[in-house]
Amino acid sequence: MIQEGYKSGFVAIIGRPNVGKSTFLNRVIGQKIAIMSDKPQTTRNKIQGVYTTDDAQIIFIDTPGIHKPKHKLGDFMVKVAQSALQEVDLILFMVNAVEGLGRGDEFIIERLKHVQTPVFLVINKIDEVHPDDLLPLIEQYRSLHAFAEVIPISALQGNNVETLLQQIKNYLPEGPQYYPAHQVTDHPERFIIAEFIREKALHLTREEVPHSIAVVIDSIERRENSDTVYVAATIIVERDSQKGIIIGKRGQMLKEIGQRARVDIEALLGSKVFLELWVKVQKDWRNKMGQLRDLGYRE
Ligand code: GDP
Ligand code: MG
Ligand code: K
Repeated sequence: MIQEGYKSGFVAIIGRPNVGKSTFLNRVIGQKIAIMSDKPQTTRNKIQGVYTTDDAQIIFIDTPGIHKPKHKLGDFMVKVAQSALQEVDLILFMVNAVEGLGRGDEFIIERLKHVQTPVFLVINKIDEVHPDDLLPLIEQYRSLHAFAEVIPISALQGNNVETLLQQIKNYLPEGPQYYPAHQVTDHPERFIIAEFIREKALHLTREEVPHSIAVVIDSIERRENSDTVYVAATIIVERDSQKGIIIGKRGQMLKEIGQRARVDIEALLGSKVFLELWVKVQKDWRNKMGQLRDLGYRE
């Protein structure tokens, strides 16, 4: 769906184990759950759930590697997670109001120093503390990082969760509804993959090609005895001249678009990806609603 003023974006939820991340997601998404990914922990951006309303879509993402590493590989994962945090629109750093600031929290805050993404401090489990104890805790956290917002909630009882969602929306950019509102698909990543490719195409051609390009995912398949995911996609443009720009001299541009998109898709899916890209001219594709539906958009 493309709609004037619609907001959408990616929100990473981070925090120590047991602070209430899952409880929060279950409350927010509940019946509306569109995606429950069970990808392995190596996945950089694990999509946990998509919250869709009439005016916004929030895609919640888990970044598994952000915690204190137990070994060398963990060290690498921390770096990967850090770059993932750089790419999201907003970070929710959830902490436990009952336990207060701990070493695990400090470790995460240290990592946050290296990202520019705005961070909300979400203080969970306020149903278990006296309000008087909340203020000193907020001050303590605030002295360690410039949080964009500080929002105390109870994920369990629901206190202030609406406020938090509203604040998240305020921080999201305008964008498409990546996922259908009520649909569980076998390949929920489809729309994001298309968006990755579109983004690279627009970026690499330095917007010589206007935003009228679209990307259709033709297939996503994992062949037997292979750990590679095969993705075939078509970039649709409106004019022959645009097709020329996208393909580039001796195909160099298309190759570059593919290579960069593949890196993102591999991170999203947590597996090796073989990406096959095609370019097609289709005049006035935007007026063809049937085609828009194929693209995953809804009128
Ligand atoms: P996660 O590891 O961060 O995903 O944490 P969970 O969502 O699994 O929650 C850990 C525990 O904290 C569970 O027993 C939850 O019921 C409890 N919990 C989560 N949120 C709250 C809350 O707002 N208040 C209280 N009292 N308990 C909570
Ligand atoms: Mg959990
Ligand atoms: K998607």
